[in-house]
Amino acid sequence: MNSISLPANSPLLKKSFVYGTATSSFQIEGDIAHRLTCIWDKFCEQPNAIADHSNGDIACDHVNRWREDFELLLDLDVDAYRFSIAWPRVMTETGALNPQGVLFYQTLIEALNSKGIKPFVTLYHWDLPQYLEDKGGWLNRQTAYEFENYVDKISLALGETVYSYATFNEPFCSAYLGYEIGVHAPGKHGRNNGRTAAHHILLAHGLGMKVLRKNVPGSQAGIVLNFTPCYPASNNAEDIAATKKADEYINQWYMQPVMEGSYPDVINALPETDRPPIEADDMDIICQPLDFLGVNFYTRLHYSAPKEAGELFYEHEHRQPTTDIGWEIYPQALYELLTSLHQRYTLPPIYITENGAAMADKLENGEVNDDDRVAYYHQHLNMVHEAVEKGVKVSGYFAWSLLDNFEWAEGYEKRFGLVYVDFDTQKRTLKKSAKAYKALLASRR
Ligand code: IFM
Repeated sequence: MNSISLPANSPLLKKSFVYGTATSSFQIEGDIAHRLTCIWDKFCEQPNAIADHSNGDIACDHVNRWREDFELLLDLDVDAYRFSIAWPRVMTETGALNPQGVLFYQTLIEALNSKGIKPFVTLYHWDLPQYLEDKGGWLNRQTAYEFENYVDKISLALGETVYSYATFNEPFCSAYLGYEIGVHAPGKHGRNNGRTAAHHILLAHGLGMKVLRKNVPGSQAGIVLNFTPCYPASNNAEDIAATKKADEYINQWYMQPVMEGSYPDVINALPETDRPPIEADDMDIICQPLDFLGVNFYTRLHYSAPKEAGELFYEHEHRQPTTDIGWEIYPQALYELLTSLHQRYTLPPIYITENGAAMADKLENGEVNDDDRVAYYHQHLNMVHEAVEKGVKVSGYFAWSLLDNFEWAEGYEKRFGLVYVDFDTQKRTLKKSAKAYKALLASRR
């Protein structure tokens, strides 16, 4: 496919609909000499933790090459750029600001604002300072208060030069992948660990929101959640019931407390010893009014009744067709997700804060003809269009990602970028998808 197109009258073609690209600090920045060690530095040292045995030491060398990356944003002519602040770059171990680290982001934000590109900042995209992990990380309730202090200091430093602050990116991944099944940093295992970490992250979100309201009332404040819509593997009643539990465990566990101040039934039904450590007022703190909800969407999954005692559901392998990372391509699930969230909750405006595909890109004669990724973007943007037509309020869309980067446990082997990065030379090349995205943006009214 050569182009990304939308129906001529689509609200997604209005200039007011925000288009951007997204990245995160650990995945692109490198320059580890000027920041504290984080949990991903340590995790990468564990044998076989990362598919290609790589790490984030250099990544896209973005701290040194950010001006070149900024030029890419100008070339694409995006309205907004979503990036994350590395907590270990802007804070010291004593909980004070590190002025050199702050200056890096101040300079970037100033450059963005000078060209009318809205800075969308994520305050936590998984790179917890290691010294806090050494004190228990997200298993330690105190980490939520450390986050509150970090948000206080950094939001006072950056102020309302930031258009939009998101407290967290994908708490599910930090809690479940990092503390429950251990495939992400810090590599801890155990059901209760996952639940405890999730609760403390949600608490930190609520504390962070209160600080943002006080320090930067003119900036937008919200959270970014990832959703993997759950579908039953069959129409049989047990599979349908198990699928509901999977949805509560994976998706609503984060959405419901943030929006309504309560956990879903699947959590409340656990034996008391297996429930998260909820203290008085926690749920009220977690449930703060949001200016926006960030929705990250990539794929869906199928479920059936559990095969083993003690399990809540059985998760199936992804169906075909898949992207290069093995995730099913099923754009319809994005439409169904948005309309079902709209039906179930009283939502603030939504931004699709991440959507994109890892594809097996080849750089040939200076070009990357990623027609498969162009098709992915075309199909998914059209599903956002359909959802908006049904009344869902979506204010913008961010392609994941601006650059090929460090894809966590997959290392550098899975490429999500609109821009190809040669990790030997750091040369950047616009892929066909970047050109198609640019053309879509240029076609707006
Ligand atoms: O690369 C990640 C990103 O950091 C968080 N959301 C999913 C992306 C693709 O796995």
